[in-house]
Amino acid sequence: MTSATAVAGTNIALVKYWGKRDEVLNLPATGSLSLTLDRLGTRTRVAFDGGDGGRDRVTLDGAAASEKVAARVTAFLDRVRARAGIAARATVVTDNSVPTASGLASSASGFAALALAATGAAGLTLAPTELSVLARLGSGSAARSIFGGFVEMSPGVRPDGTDAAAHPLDAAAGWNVRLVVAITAAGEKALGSTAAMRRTAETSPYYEAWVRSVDGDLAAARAAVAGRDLAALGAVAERSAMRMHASAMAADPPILYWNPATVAAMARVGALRAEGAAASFTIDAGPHVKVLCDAREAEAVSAALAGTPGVLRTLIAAPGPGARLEEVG
Ligand code: 2P0
Repeated sequence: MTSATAVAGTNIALVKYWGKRDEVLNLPATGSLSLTLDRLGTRTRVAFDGGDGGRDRVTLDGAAASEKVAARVTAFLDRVRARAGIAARATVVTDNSVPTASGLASSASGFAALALAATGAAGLTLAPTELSVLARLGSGSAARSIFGGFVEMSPGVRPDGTDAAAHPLDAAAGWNVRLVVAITAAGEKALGSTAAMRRTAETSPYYEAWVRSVDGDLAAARAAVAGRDLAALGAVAERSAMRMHASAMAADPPILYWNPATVAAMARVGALRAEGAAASFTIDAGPHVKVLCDAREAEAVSAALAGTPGVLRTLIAAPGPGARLEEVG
């Protein structure tokens, strides 16, 4: 029996990914730019041990995974099995330090860890770019979690998706930023990203404008990262998030991920900035607010958000490393 365990950190996009050019190959319509985090992530062990009665056995956070999650994992493992020329079903044990399906991007660290553990267990050694392409087939945002720190995802141009991969922005290595997460609700989000992106692309009159806006934001974000200009990067992050959410809100039926605490936290960040803090928010497909700031200001930003009505708790994350193997057995 061959097994492998891998760990990956989640990532938060500062220039958002929202929409696909190909749903089957999971190809994004645009590029995106993100920060991989140190303390929110996934640890996954894969063993090609025959699984359970001809099926993959998938355990998520200590319990049997739902049919939906198990089917998504099996579809992903089928790609790895085909590539490695093996047929054995697997046992997959995965633990998140991120609340699953809460808008805290557990699919990003989840499929990055699964890609590395499954290929390791299957005896495949993939270059990081190939691993990023593979992780993307599981979840678009997972392609970015293969790498640490600031990362850019390229949408690629090839129909087969072999050039739709992420790469690290090494110029930013060691930049001492933090991401403060304000958790504003418990439980799972109402509508998953994949379905929400599809509805936005099919019905929102603002979707095309959103897609057209991304390249400009990417160029501005890339320059801000290279120049370590936190105010400039924060300005891009806020407008990218607002444009993404505006396109989703204009879908039919509308998609609104925010709650009153989301809006209160956004206003609090604006007030902090007016007081001189280099703090800017971003919001994903959920109600939580993530605030990019300087490491020296993180405690004060966290305290301000924790005192905002409706915010349940906050946590501070730092830039983290890319996905890594812990053991191959
Ligand atoms: C992002 N999000 O760039 C954007 C912003 C959420 C909001 O990537 O369908 O779970 O699996 O490729 O990666 C969440 O979408 O979607 C996401 P799929 P994924 O982080």
